Amino acid sequence: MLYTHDDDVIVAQCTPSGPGALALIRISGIDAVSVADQFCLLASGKKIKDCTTHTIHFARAYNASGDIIDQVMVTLMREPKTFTGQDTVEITSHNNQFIVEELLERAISAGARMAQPGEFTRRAVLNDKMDLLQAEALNELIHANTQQVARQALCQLEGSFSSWIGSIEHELLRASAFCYASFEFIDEEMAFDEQIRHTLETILTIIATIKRTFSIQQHIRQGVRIALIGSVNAGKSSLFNTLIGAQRAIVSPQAGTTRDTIEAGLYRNGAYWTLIDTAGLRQTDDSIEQEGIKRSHAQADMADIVMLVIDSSRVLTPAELEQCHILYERYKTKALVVYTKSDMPRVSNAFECADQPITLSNVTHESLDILEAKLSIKIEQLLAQAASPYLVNQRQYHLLLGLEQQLHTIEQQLITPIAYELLSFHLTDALAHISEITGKSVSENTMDAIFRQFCIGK
Ligand SMILES: Nc1nc2c(ncn2[C@@H]2O[C@H](COP(=O)(O)OP(=O)(O)OP(=O)(O)O)[C@@H](O)[C@H]2O)c(=O)[nH]1
Ligand SMILES: [Mg+2]
Repeated sequence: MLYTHDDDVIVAQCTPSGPGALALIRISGIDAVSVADQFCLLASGKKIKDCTTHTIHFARAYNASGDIIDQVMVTLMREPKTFTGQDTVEITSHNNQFIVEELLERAISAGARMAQPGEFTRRAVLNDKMDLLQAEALNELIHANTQQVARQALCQLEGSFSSWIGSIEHELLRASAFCYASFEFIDEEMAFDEQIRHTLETILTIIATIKRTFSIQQHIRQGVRIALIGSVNAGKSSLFNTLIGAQRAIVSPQAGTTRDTIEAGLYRNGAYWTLIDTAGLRQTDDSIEQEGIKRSHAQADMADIVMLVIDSSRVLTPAELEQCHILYERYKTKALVVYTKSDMPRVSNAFECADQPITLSNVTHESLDILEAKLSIKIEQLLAQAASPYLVNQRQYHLLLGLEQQLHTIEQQLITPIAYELLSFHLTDALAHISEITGKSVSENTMDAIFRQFCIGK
């Protein structure tokens, strides 16, 4: 087991390490206050233990030799109104690595131990400050890559998913209670039958939406993947560099410059884009270039959006033209056609497609804003497709699938005359699934696995 004892006083830096204005060190546990009192002297001369709860005090922290470590602010929060539900002292110091390390050392020699990843949040769950779904939402919130995920994670932290699960639990408990009652009062079965059927339908519809959007949502959480693909010298690497605003990829008039795929992430309009520059496509005997081209195709297959990049200043060869048609057909739903080199005289080009292509220049940056706007619209459409009432992780998803299966079994039991005993048995199983989702009855190992993904100090 990862964690030892929940009465231990634990300490960790909650703010990121590295230089900065301030650092926050949290000490939590039954004896947290006496730990802090051993090395923090309040300017007022009072002991922290004698202060009123939820108050802030100016203090000096001292090392073992009695030298001052730093001027700090001490926040005292007595249980139960704290993040962990236990006595907590938070020390705000200047954010210098040596100061922070010395403060942590002092807390440890005063009886605390270093917190494990996610241990403060785990205590919050154990002390009923939040359920497991909210704890997971908190981790999502910290790591959210897009505004949409951050917003949804915050809703879940506020309890949106928990209250939905809670209402399912309530309905199933009611049904379960009815089953027990029916052993004695069998007459009301008709109304009961309809009620539970209706509840099941509602739950199953939401689970179906979650199932439909789960993989795309998981995928989009890592950032929307945009692959630039096209013939050699089309201007892919130049466009890649223009979009990220840095000279990341090598650009040259030599055909076949890019071999490896190159990725870069950028934030635009609240979304996280992962741009992928790829090797130009052409017939070649060079085995390294062939490997690069294989990778270009693989990236295009995996991408959410494929930017088909075409040089507007050069007449395409028949082979290139055919390739454009093949690529456009293949990635039609996710393709965006971009003509480059609009600053040069345009040649008549025989590649026609249903969509209006964007013609831009990597030199003058003409129409770059139009490309970005079009990408944003495409991404918004993608995000709308992936919209699901809840943000669900792998653990919750698999438990929801188990719940769905149980609900289908329950549905099959709803034929008259209802076999109440059997129905009651399946309802208990469904309720067990729900308890696992919320963390009410989750194994220590599962808890360890969940909180291991958290950062230290959270
Ligand atoms: N005038 C002009 N030249 C451009 C533009 N975009 C790219 N170029 C030039 O076209 C040549 C090829 O550009 P790259 O960006 O390396 O093309 P690529 O598609 O990455 O080529 P490969 O990596 O070989 O597949 C370079 O000499 C660029 O400077 C543009 O918009 N206008
Ligand atoms: Mg290139």
